[in-house]
Amino acid sequence: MFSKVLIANRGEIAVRIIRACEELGIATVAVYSELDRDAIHVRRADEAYLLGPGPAAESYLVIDKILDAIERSGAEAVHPGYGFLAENAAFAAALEQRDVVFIGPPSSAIEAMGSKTKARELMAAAGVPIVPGTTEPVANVDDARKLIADTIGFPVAVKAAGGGGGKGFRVALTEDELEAGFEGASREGEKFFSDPTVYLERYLPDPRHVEVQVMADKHGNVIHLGERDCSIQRRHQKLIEEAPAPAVGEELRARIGKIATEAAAAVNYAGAGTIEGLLQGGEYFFLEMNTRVQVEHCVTEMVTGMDIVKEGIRVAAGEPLSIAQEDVHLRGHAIECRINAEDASKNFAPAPGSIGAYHEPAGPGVRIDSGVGPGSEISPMYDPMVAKLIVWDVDREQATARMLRALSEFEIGGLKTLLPFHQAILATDQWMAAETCRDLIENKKWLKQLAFPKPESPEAVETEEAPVEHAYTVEVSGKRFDVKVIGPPFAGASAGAANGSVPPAAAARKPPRRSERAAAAGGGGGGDALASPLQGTVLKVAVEAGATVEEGALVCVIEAMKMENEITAHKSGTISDLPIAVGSSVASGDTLAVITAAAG
Ligand code: MV4
Repeated sequence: MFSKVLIANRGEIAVRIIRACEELGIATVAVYSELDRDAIHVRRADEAYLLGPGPAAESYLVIDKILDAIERSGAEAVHPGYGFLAENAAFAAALEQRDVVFIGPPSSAIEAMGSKTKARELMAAAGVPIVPGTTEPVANVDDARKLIADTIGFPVAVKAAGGGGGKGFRVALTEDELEAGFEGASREGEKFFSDPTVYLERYLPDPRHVEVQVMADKHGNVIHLGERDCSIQRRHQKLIEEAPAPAVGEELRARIGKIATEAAAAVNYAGAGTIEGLLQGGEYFFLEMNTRVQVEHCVTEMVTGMDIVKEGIRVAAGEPLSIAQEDVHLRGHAIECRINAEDASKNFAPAPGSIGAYHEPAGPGVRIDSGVGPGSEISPMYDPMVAKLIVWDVDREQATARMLRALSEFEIGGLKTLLPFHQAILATDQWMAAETCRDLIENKKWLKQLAFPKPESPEAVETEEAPVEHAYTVEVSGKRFDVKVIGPPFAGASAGAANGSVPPAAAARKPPRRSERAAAAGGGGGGDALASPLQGTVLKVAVEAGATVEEGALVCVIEAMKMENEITAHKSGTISDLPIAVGSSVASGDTLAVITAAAG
């Protein structure tokens, strides 16, 4: 077994991996960007290295900086978590070259599954059912038209070959929509993956997203741990996941489990992986393989009892799988809600900011995986997930009741989160009937009931005594050390105490954000100005000055971190000022438009 592992990630998954290492008796090395100096994963690890200087947003992606931290720390293995470098074949290969173990599959498996056309070709050859369509890239719209006429027929899904997770995915219901769909998918493929190649699939009208967890060792053993249903998504971001899938019985489970283990074996897989697929009327089709541990792995852990992260580390160290397929038994039902800093009533707009009061639910069958606490900052630079709330109970109905109870216990102050969204969805008849709830998630009227009340006045925020013991962080040549100073508080530390239970060290650095947040929320006085919730570049302006808009109507699209964020009108009225244009750079809090209420 390894004695030291470097975790090339941040947030809840870094904490999750550190916990697994601690249980295995492995020392941990964290890496961090300047934005994450005080993050929990950094405090929690045995050692930590700054990945700076440089743009904080990209720090975790820069291979050279990670390699440098590996060398300095003497780590024998690297866990990539999910996102960032997890599915980067070049990174895995760079580690292989240096005899540092990549905790995940061989780089060849990452590469094979990274190209979605190559993956489809490989899977078809291995006898795995794929969504009917092309395995070769389609060169242009004319070729697409011919192929569709000859084989697939409308409706079609046009997908980027470099894509995955819904990026570069367009639907053409009829021939009229083909050209726009083809070009849209190609453009997005180019932008995100530097690859404009697209392929075609038959578009399935109302499938369920069902994925199978697989686990493989380096001795040729592959098992599956059953499936998860992740059909509740918004803009291809999963919001709720559950295991087992309500639409999958024992017979189908065995069938899709076999498909999944055969898919993994076909690329000589090792470690934890997921076969994503679509289930439509009893038919199952391979979509893509995620060659990493996923956000939603926890629901599978709850129903199987296997610690997927620990098992992944063990097999990376060369140990055989700890159990065989016949030892996998599913018990009860687990549900995960992703608690994002987003406002569901405003088209799921990102709502970054700093967390005030913070209290996690507890009690039987409740698990929280999070990388934040009171005073933590949810940065617009990173994923807006605050925490994952996972519950287990003996069946789906009781797990739902338990989740509703846990959601109501969860207190996250100072931020708008998806807590009310989850409470509302889980209380519907659609959820109870195990429907995909697509009609609700796309329904502006239904989402509007989830609007947040206007923010309370700053005076209402409770105050707390500052402790006399202070923890500080110092960096010596980029290596992080924690020091404790005991004595009278420094001037300025008390300002932080008034902000909630913020540690003085963090509070002293904190810029005065409250007024900025109040403006962004449109609360307080007047509120005609629509403030940008994030920093980015204006990609599209959907309104003109002088036009009247309905609350919730699209105002503009802002690109930040390569993500397109739709910004919608916070109220109905007339656009009396529009200080933006395509290409404008905007900072968080900047006015995007001024909307004055229509007279009368
Ligand atoms: C599809 C599809 C229908 N037909 N492919 C791809 C990425 C994943 N996030 C969802 N994806 C879909 N691929 C074909 N050929 C429909 C979806 C889809 C979806 C599927 C199941 C449950 C919810 C969904 C929400 C949006 C899109």
